[in-house]
Order: sequence, then C-alpha cells, then structure tokens
Amino acid sequence: MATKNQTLGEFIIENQTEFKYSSGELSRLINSIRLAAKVVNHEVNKAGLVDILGAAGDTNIQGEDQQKLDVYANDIFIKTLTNREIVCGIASEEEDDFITITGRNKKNDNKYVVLMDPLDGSSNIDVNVSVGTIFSIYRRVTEAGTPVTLEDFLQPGNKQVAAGYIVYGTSTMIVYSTGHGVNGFTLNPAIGTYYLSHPNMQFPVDGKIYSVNEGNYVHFPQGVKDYIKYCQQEGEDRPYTSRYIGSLVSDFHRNMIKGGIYMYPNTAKDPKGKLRLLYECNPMAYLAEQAGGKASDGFKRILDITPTELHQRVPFFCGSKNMVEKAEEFMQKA
Ligand code: AHM
Ligand code: MG
Repeated sequence: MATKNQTLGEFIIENQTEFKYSSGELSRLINSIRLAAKVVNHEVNKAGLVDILGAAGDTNIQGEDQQKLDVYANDIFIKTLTNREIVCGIASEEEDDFITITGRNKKNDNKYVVLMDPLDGSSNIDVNVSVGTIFSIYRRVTEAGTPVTLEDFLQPGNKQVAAGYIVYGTSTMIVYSTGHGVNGFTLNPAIGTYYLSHPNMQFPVDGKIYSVNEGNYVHFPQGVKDYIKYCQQEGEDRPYTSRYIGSLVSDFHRNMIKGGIYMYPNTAKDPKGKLRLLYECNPMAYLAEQAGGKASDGFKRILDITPTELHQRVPFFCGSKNMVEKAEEFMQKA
C-alpha cells in the first residue's frame, strides 16, 4: 500500500512481495538506481557553476579531468549497478555496445538487464532547464550461468519488469513502476531522502496540452500536420496549449500530471524518428500504460514492437489515452 510521506526505502521494503519475482533482487536493483540518482543529482545541481569549477574537458584543482555530465551520469549508473551483483548486463544510449557483467564470482548468475538513457535532454543543461534519467529493466532470457547476449536486450517492451525515470527539475523526483501502477518520490536534498509525494499517478484520460517540436512541421507526415491543426482549431476544449521543453522526461512528467500528448514523429531528416525505442520509448510507454495512458508509433502499440537493434529509433506518440487515439486516427486517415 502506498502511504504519503513514506520514504522510498520504506516503500520498497513494504511492496517487495508485490513484485512478480519477489526474491528481493529487483528491490535491491531499484535501490541502486535510487543511490546513483542522488550522486548524479548532486553533480547536475552544480552544472551552473561550471565557469567557476571548470568546464568539461578541463582539469580540476585536484588534477582530475572534468567529464561532460552525460558521460559522468553514464559512469555513475554503470559503476553503481555493476558493483551490486544484481545485473548481468547493461545497455546505454551512451555506449555503442552492451556491457556484460559476469559478477565477482564470474558465474554470470545475476538475473536482470538494465537499459538506460543516463542523461536525457542534456542539451538543456547549459541553460538550467530540467533533464532526466530513464531506465528499463528486464529479466534475462538466455540461460543463467552464461554471459548475456544481444537477445537479452532485444526484448519487446511488454516484457519489462520495471521502468522509471528521474527528473532533475525544480525538485528531483524518481518515478517508477514495477507493474503495479506508477508512484513518484521527491528528494529532500537536505537529508538525501526520497518521500512518496505522488502515489498512484494517473494520466488524465483527456488533456489540453500538446508537446512537439513544431519547428519540424514542414517535415512531418501529413497525419501529424492534420492532428496539429486539429489541436489549434476552435472546439469544445480547443485550441489546446502548446508546451515543449525538449526534455522527454520533463514533457512526459508534466503531461502525466496535467493531461497531454508528447509527439516525436518521423521527419524527412529522421525517417525513423529521433527517439530510441529501448532507452527512451519503451520505458516511457510502460509508465504511460501503467498510469492509464497510451503509447504508439502512430499506428501500433510501442510495447509490442520486437526490436532488431540496440539503438533502434521509432516515431513516438505518448500520453493521455484519448489524445493518442485521436492522433492515431489522423495518422491512419492520412
Ligand atoms: P537526447 O537523448 O540526445 O538528449 O535526445 C532526446 C531528446 C528528448 O529528451 C527530447 O524530447 C528531444 O530529444 C528533443 O529533440 P529536438 O531538439 O529535436 O526537439
Ligand atoms: Mg536521450
């Protein structure tokens, strides 16, 4: 049961038995993500001091090289997850290939693979706008005791056992699901503790916000152009409001709270879309569905796509159920 003001630690312990596989490992895995997120949060918060502390590529006062924040976040998540003997493999938007983790005993007996975008929307950092981390967790499908293979990572999103994001915003929040709804926890930075602030998050069935990079309008498929026009026309609840941060996590988070649709369609420049199926779209689609929303490539459910490559891209329409269905209707008509 989710009780407000519960800490994330308490929540994880209390809800452990609800997890599909309740050996405690998934709980420990979420715990390591919680820890890594605190470390990354600390560094993200210092980003504005870069001119004072030294920019990426510089050497700091201790003689250490300063890393770009997305590389830093990638390293922290990988180190934290590797050291805790829970995952057998990691795939990251920042890495060309997946990483095999054999475990200290070299037995390859850990069960989970993690796929992540360690710092999404990182072009927003220089201008002090929210960024996020996105993660997706699967059980391995190849036999335990052997090193992971590509097959363990190329599972359709409907096989995820958990997914979530961290939003480094005006407050830092971790929002995740293990298949029993979506809960959001806000970090109290003074004491380093996350509190359950948003129990059982639900996408409003309808909304009034559309989030899309309209600068790409002329390159959009006709169905998307038609849907955008529909959003702008006078109607019962229309025109809708346009809001686009350019940080998927933040746009999604706002839309889940207020009701809205996020779109990153295919364009002439990016014929398959821009966002990555495994690191961005699948985890967000899982959360959307867990919160009563919907996620589609314009024609079919994101979570049913069988991936063929690690860095695969896909058009993405995600948010309030009625809005995504309306966008699909326009796509199909065109
Ligand atoms: P990134 O993984 O390189 O940060 O790109 C993903 C980001 C999303 O967070 C965001 O919604 C989108 O790219 C913005 O792209 P654009 O600037 O083309 O609108
Ligand atoms: Mg990204």
